[in-house]
Formats: sequence, C-alpha cells, structure tokens
Amino acid sequence: MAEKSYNADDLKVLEGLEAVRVRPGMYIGSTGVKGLHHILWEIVDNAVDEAANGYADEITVVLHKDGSASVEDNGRGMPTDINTKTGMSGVELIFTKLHAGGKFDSGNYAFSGGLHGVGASVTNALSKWLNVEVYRKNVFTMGFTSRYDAKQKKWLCGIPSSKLVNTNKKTVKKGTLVRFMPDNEVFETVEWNYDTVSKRLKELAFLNKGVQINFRDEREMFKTVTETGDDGEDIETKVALPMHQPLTYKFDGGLKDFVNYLNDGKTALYPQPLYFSTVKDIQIKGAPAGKIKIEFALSHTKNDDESLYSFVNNISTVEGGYHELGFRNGLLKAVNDYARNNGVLKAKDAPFVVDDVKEGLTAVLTVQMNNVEFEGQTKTKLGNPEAKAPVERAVIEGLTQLMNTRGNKAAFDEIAKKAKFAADDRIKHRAERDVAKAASENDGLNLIGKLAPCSGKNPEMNELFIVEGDSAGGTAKQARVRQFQSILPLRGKPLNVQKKTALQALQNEEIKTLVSAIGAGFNRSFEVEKTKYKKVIILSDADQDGMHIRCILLTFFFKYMRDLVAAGYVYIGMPPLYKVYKKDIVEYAYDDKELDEKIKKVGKGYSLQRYKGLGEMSAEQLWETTMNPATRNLIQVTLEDITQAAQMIEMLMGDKVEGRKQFLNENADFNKVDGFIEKVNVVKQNTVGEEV
Ligand code: 0R9
Repeated sequence: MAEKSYNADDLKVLEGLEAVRVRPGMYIGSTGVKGLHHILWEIVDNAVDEAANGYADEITVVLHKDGSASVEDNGRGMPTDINTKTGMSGVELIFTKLHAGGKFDSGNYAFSGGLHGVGASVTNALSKWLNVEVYRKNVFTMGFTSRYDAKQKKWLCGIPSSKLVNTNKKTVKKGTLVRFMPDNEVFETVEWNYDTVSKRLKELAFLNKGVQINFRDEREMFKTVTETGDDGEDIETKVALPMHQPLTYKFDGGLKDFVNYLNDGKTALYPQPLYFSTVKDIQIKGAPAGKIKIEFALSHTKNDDESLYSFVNNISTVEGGYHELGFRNGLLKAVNDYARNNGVLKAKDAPFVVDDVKEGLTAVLTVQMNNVEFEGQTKTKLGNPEAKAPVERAVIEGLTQLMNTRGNKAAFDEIAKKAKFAADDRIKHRAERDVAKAASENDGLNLIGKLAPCSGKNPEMNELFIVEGDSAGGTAKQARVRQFQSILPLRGKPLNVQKKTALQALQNEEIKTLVSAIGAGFNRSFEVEKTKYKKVIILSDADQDGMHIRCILLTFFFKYMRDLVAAGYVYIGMPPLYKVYKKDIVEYAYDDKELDEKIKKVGKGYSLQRYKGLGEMSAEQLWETTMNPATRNLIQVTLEDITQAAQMIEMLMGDKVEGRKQFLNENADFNKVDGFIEKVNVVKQNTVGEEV
C-alpha cells in the first residue's frame, strides 16, 4: 500500500471494502453456497447489462480447475481512461468503489440488472484475487488481492496490485474478462454448483433475447474420498464424477421461447405465445421521474394451473409484488373486454374474475426500473406500488393491440372460451358448496320426517342405514337400536347421478337428504372427517330393483363422497334370501348354496320362506338377519384401485350403452376383475341381468 498514492477519498473507498469483509452477510445475504454464487452473479449481471444495452451479444462463463470463475463479454470493454476527478480508471472504480444502495451510476445504461446492486467491488472484496482484462484494441490488465494484515490487524481487501496496465499487446477482441477466486476464508463452501449456474444462465438467456451465453465447467471431475481402513488408517480413493457438458444458450425468441419452454409437456391452446414490450413513465416516491420497461409473453394451456414467472431487473420475483398485480389486472380487463365484445360474455353474465383468466396461463413478465425495493421473506417481492399502474396499462395496451392484429383472433377466442369455462365452473362449484353447506347446516329442517336419527353422537359407533322403500324403512325404524342406528328410508329410486351434473344431483330431494344426513359436505367440499357415521349401510331388496338402487347409491358415493368409500365407511347390507324353519328352529340363507346347507341342518319337515323384499320381514327378523352387528352380513365397499373402479362405474352407469354391453361381455367373470368388483359383484351381476 505504501508505494501507491491514494488520496483521502480513496482511503474511504478502501475502508468501504473492508466493511464487506467484516460483515459479508450484509452485502450478499449469506456466506453459504447462495452467497458464493451471488458474487458470481454480480459479475455476470454487469456483462448482461452491457449486452442488454446493445453493446455485447456473447457472454462466456467458465468454472476453472483451480476453483476460480471467469466471465467474459464482447462489449465495449470497461472504460480504461482516467477520471480526472478521482484519478482512477473505470476499471479501478468498478472494483474498488462500494456501490451501496445502487448500481454503479455510469449514466450510460438506461436500466441495469442485479439484485442488491452492490456491484463488482463486493466480488473483489470477497475474493482472494481478482484479475481483469479489457480488450480495446490493446489488452489492458489490472489485478486485485485480499489478505489479512496481522501487523495492522485488519483486512486489506480488493487492493489493486497496480494501476490499470496497458500491455500494448494488440487484440482484435473487444470486451471485458473478469476472473476471480472466491476466498475460502469467507465462504463456508467455495464449490460452484453446476446446476445453479447453468439454470441461472439459461434464465438470463431467455430474458435477454439473442444474447449467446456459453458455460464451461473445467473443474477436475475427480473427487477424493477418504475412508477409514481396517486398521484405522485413511484410505484415499479418487472417484470420477460425471463430466459436465459445455452449454450454449441463445434464444432469439426471448420471452416467447421462455414460455414455450415452460409449456413443455402441456398442450397450448394456440400455437405461439402473445408478446408485447413497451416503456412507460414511472414516478417512484422520493426519486426523480423515471422510466419502466415492461415486457411480457403469455400463453394458455389445457391445464388449469397458473405459472406466472416475473422478474425485476432480471431478478426472479418469486414472491410476486406490484408488477404482478398490475399484470393480472391488465389481463383481466383485456380478456373481459374481448369476451364482452365478441359474445363470449352475454349481457346477463357477470364479468370474469382474476382466477378465471389465469386458469391454464403460462406467462413471463419482466420489468426493468430504477430505485427498486425488494420485500418479502426472501426479498423476492417487488415492493414499489408505483409499478402497478404502468404495468397494468402496458398489458391492456399490449393485449388490445394484439387482439386487433390479424391472425390473433383464434388465440383470443381460446383465451375467452377458457375463461368462460373457468367462470362457469367456479359459479357451479360455489352454488354446489352453498347448497351442500345449507344442506349440512339445515339438517334439522331438511331431514324432518325423513331421517330417524340415532341419539348417540359418536361417528365411530354410529350407523346410517339407507333403506329402500317406506315400508321397509318403517320396519327398520322399529328394529333398530336407537342409540347408534339411524334409518333413512328412500322413496323410490334415487337419481342416477352419473348422467347428472353435481348441481342437478343436489336438486334431487333424496340426495339432498343423504348429504344432510351424512353431514360432511359434498363433492369438492366433502370432508370425510366430518362424517356423522363411520358405517353407511345400503339396505335394499335382493331383487333387480334393489340391485339398481345399490348401484345408483354406490355411483353417488363414488362420485361425490369418494373419500367415504376410500375410508371404508360404505357397506352393503345383505338381507337373507330364505328363511328355513321348523317349530322353534329358524335358519336364514343368503344364497342358494347356503339354502341347501340350512335345509339339511333343519332337517325333514322344514318350511321355507323366500323373501322378495325387506318389507316382508318382521322387525325382529330384520334385526336378527340384517341389522344386528353380531349376526348380520355386511359387505364393505373398498376401493383398491380407484381409477379402475371409476372406469367401471362410468361403464356401468354412464351414457354409453354400447361400451357397457361390450364391457360386460368381455368381463363375464366378474369375480376375477379386482377388489372393488369382487366386493360389489352382486351389483354387477344384477346389472347385467337388467341392463344387457
Ligand atoms: C465481464 C463482466 N463485464 C463487466 O463487468 C463489464 C462492465 C462494463 C462496462 C462497460 C462495458 N463493458 C463492461 N463489461 C462500459 C463501457 C463504457 C461505458 N459504460 C459501460 C464506455 O466505454 O464508455 N461498464 C460498467 C460500468 C462502467 N463500465 C463504468 F462505470 F466504468 F463506466
């Protein structure tokens, strides 16, 4: 230091860099792997700035064998002349002046990227060494080093080894090369992460169309692994790591390419993303009037999720912020206008809400502006409220222009159609939720005269019998144990919901009653934990009508209370088919095979009664054969394979008679098909009889 002549200002600068050493976290967030990469991004950002402003079109990033990293751009080259006021070259300024709170104010760039805007000097301060080469006809070089000075008891960091040197070597190259070695005394790790670097460079290539970004990882692809041998000695083995491919990213389509990339694997609703870019005025409080550059590309896919990726000055704003709000508002207004003007939204229709227009949306929004405030947990949320209005205006302006551009009509028709579909679905589900909620809440009202509720309140114990017909219902009410058995008689056949929408289903009295009785909601709002019964038992006659009713009810549960089935709470009650009796001996048979056994058991002189329906049984008999937990036969409906069962139900209960016939023919032996089928095979066999 002694041989250099620094003036007072320069000394202050050096003290500035020392502060970075003392508290690196303040400048780069952490000294972990994230902080390590941060000092690389500072340099990369400077190269990207030069490219974004039109002076460079190629950037090369190399991770070297020695652990250092380098960044090269083919721009104008950092200024090499000496600033008369400071006595320093641009190069020296960039690397030794701490630009707290804002990017280096060169005045040459309209906008510049970078996260905290602390700049390249922070990279210098946290590196063991940093070397710069500037190619401006001649090759200029400058080097910096950092070390702890034990005598002075302080860090000497980012100290120039000399002034900028003109080597007088001629070069046809132009641009800047910066290479630096992260200091392992600062960082917890100095190991660059290939994936982190390649991902970020790819992102930057998307955000800066036409700029070619090359990435090479030249590090030794061997790792020394130390193991302890049998005698406690260290055994070192060299393990070959997979080689990393050199990568080159260049996207002439910019954000459009980005959107297409994000859409990979999804089906887009129109062939190419819509794209727009503009510059608007912005007035940030306490700052001079400025400009905001707004650029976006968007598309819609058949999916219903939204992926909006937003950036401010090339920094990903994962937590969103005001620019995203402006974007969504603008999109909403533009799509509403289009839908209104093109008959997608009729006079009677309410306008779309934001959720409608973002279903299936894939979009990238980038803004560039000065005086950025980042907020949020991870400082990835744009906190400048002034950004909202210009972005909103830009999006409306852009989309309006695009919708009036020839060739875009089909795309906007798709967008409006998709939004209409989402809106209809939203309205439908809200109505559904409302009805289900009302049904659950008004159970007292809804169920009067229908449900004979049990007195106990423990769902674990409680059983709901859904009984076919009023007469059997009456018997069951007499037979039951009031404490834990509820009876819900069904009048006639319930609605076959397979052919109905959820709303239509809910308009049906029987279904409304069922929803109220179970008390756990319906369809999307069904919450199995809220069920009032952990046994819901379908009790229908052993004839074709009874089978059909079972089938309809199972379809209902499957479609709208699937979790109830999945939890194993749905059962089929099995009334006996025969009663074999002689004097005091009474035996019941549940099928023909059992009937033979029971006849043998009762012996000569037996009498036989065939039950045609539940209504033929006395309350005592019904209790004994079908309702008494100790003696009854229940079949638990379980869904081993929900998708297969769903297909099955669709096949059995849906519209396509042809498919059903074919299916039933092909699967004549139902017992073999799967768990679900086995469990409900009675249903199917009888459906065969009835439907085919
Ligand atoms: C390898 C990483 N690249 C850079 O860090 C980099 C900075 C930089 C730059 C200019 C050109 N290329 C650059 N690459 C530049 C040159 C001129 C004016 N503005 C910018 C010019 O020749 O007039 N600079 C970034 C800041 C500065 N230069 C400045 F403040 F020193 F001027």
